[in-house]
Amino acid sequence: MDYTRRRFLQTSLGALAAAAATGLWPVPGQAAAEHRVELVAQAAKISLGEGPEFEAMAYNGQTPGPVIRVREGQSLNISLKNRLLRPTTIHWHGLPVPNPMDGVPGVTQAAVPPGESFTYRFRARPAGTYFYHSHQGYQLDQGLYGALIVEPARPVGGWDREEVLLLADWVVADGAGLAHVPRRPAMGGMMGRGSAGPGGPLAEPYYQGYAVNGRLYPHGSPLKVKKGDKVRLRLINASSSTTYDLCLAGHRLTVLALDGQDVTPRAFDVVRLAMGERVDVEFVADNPGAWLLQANDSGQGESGLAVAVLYQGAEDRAPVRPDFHPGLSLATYWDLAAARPVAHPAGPPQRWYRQVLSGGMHSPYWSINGRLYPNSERLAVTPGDKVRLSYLNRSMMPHPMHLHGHFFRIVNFALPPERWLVKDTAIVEPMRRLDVEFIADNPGDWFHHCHHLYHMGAGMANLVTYTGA
Ligand SMILES: [Cu+2]
Repeated sequence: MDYTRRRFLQTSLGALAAAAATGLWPVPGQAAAEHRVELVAQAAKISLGEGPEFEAMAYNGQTPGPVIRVREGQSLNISLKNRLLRPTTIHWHGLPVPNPMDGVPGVTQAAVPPGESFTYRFRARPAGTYFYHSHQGYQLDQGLYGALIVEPARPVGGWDREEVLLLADWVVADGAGLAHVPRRPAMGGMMGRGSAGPGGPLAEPYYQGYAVNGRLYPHGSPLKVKKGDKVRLRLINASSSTTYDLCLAGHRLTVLALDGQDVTPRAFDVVRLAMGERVDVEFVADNPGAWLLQANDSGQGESGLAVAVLYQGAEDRAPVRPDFHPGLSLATYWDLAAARPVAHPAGPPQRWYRQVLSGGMHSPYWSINGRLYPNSERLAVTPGDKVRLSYLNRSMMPHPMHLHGHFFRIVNFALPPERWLVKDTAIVEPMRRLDVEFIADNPGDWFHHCHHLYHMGAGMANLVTYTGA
């Protein structure tokens, strides 16, 4: 650092301390200034490393968009400029922001028209791994997403390196993910679901590639390690309709956090990650060689999504693929607990809603309690309520259910409630039940939906609505 810059920093830190002492500025340790970001949503020609260039949607010309990294408690000021031909918004997935900042068109704001701007302002807390994405139409599937990392207020170290890995499913054609690409047929392949006709919902496309940070394997950056390194990976599933089972050949993955919230660390062979979920894992580089961190599509077998992990001296070797055999240990919600006790009131919930998830087969629609958004029910809550949602999945597909504006706890009778997992997205497996509870502590109308983008678009959503006390 040159003298001038050091001098400037000393002077401004001195001024900051003086201002804090007089109470005019935030106390040191809290962020003083807003962290400003400009995100321009715009069509862009994209290459995933191989195959044709195609037109997708991007933030600042890139997909994923820029990594936004801030300190816990810092104020964010994010200016969205819409240079698309369609309206757009940004949702801050997992962060309990004030309702008007949540970015759901028609619920928390009017979508930003082409040529116009909108400024999102909120405090980044709590610490964790999050992401941002458009909540308009199918734009998430066309490339409008990026990582949002909130560092703890007090830095936590211990890793030799950290990587943010965004996982995404892609259609390699102009308009990525739009109506004119081939669609998966219905279960059993008897009737093409296609769309339900003009104006109806779309079914998910056949994906042609699975990318990490916008690159298909082997065109992405390998993770280069040396023996003894401790590596932290922040894995974010920004896919629209793919759940991954991740495995690193030659190593186990220790789960550190789910949806950005710390868990008691525990090592597994395979980590499952549904759309909208995040998992922080670490591994110790104790097995020199060239290895592949690979994700299988948990419904379809091999996805081709992979990242090479190359030790010093093994950079030129062909990476060893993991063997997904049935004896591997899979991390499930029932194997993990909150790292620290997080208060959760005892006693029965004040509100208890049953949420029957159904659809698929020979229908293009996906419903909650037989109803389709926007004609779905409203889940009324009063500030301070403990609210239970009992999901009953009566379909043959998993549904990663996501609640905006709140964290929920995964009800687990094997643990005391203060150790229940803190999450914002939870997979409800086919033909299974899953219960979650949340405290109604963030007033507004909040979107609650399946994070399978094409299920959401086909009706699988409703609103949590606050009413007076
Ligand atoms: Cu779903």
